[in-house]
Amino acid sequence: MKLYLGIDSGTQSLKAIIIDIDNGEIVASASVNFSTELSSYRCPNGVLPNADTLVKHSNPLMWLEALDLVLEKLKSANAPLDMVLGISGSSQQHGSVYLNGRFTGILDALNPAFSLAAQIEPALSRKTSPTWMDSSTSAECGEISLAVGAKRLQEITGSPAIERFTGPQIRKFWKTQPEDYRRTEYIHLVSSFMASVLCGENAPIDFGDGAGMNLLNLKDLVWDFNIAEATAPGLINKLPPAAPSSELAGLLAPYFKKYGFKDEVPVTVWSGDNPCSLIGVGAGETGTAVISLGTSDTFFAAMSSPHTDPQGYGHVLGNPFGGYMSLICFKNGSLARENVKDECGADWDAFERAFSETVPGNGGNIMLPYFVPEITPLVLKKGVRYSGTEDFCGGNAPSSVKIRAVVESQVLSMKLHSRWIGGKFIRIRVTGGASRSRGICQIIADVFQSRVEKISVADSATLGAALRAASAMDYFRRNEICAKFAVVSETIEPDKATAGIYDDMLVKFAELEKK
Ligand code: XUL
Repeated sequence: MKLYLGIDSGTQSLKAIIIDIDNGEIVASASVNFSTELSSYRCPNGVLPNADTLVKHSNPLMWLEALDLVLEKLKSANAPLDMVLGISGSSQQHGSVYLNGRFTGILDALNPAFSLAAQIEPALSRKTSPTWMDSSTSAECGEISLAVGAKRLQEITGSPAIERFTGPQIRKFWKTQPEDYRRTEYIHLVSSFMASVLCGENAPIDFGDGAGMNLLNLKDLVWDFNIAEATAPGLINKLPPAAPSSELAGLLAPYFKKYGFKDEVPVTVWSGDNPCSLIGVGAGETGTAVISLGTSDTFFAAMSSPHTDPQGYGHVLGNPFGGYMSLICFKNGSLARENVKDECGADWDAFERAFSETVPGNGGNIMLPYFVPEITPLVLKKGVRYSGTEDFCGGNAPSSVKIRAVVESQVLSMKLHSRWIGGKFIRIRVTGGASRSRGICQIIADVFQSRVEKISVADSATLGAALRAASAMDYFRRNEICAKFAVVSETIEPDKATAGIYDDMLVKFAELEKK
């Protein structure tokens, strides 16, 4: 048995799995749900309530308590933590943690008799952490773009200034809490913060997650001094170094021996959940696109060159296995599907039946499903827009038509906004909760006219983290190791007869979106 531990510090929960790379099995798993198990933090769904609906912060102490709790759960379940050969992690992207000069001393002296949260609390120079869901930094995005030049910023960092990206978030902190900013010695991403805690010393930020900050020079793979200075004075000195995703962050701190780990387990740098998912679904090489259907829907794929989206919605990140990856994030994912389901008074079985009760193209009915403000395309004010028959636009269409409309529109949006990536995808791999739906997968296959492969992986980011830990130790066997886990459970071929229908529909969808 060769065991590796992967941890995912997500938006709503923290998960952990132990994999055995010899036989491609998951040998143990555990998770902690923030809403139900850590309700004392009053952070439902991982976000602190705020009067400003654009502000979405979380409590970093809750993530630390979840880390202690998940390891405690694994230990109580007699998971073989003593046999773990390496650890890595994944986290929600863009979120940041602000620490004062006491951080390193505290990490160095972590006492197993006390919790991580209690010990690390005095090191926080900012009590809350902005998350990827925050979109309150439009002014700061404008200021950074003006100072750097919008085109230059996108060319260098792979993305234009984006509200949830860490750079604009840091600028807002500097502007609104200058004294706290001055007291801040280290600014970590969630990923590098959690890695630092695990190995008891400041960990680097990996290229995968670091590219989601509007600060990393994607060609040279170092922080861009001028952009950092335009973001907030002195920022470059507060950032941990940027490093390849296979680099060792350090050795597991003695604090964690209380859970049964052996001495000096190597901890590989953590990465973002999307770069980790790329590895978890076996798409580290070019030619495979991935659609992850979760709270937000994401579309991503490995790319060999860092060319950018002319419209500015898509991003370029580092691929943990080398090279780059594209990432396009749609906020109205499962949330929009759930809204339509509830509005129709349907359950998930009825949702699934709707696809066989309707036909591709859905009588020309299209919706722009902005149940919450959208980031692709950027729509700051929520509101659903309809186009099609009078009944549909008036809300009187049958439930099955409304259900097909939300899914077809989501997939059309993915096709429209992924065209800039270029190249031909041999296959699209689908993952995430809604990928269980045969109907949704068929629509993806038809709209993209591409084979869809369902991957029998429950948590691709957590698995990707464990696989990254294993690959860092066994670099030349990494593709072989990953292939043992990303097993295709079902293949869905496109119906060629629908190609013309969806080509026409895409034109209409693009026009509606432009309006
Ligand atoms: C990607 C993004 C989300 C988060 C979710 O840019 O913001 O996918 O990573 O955790």
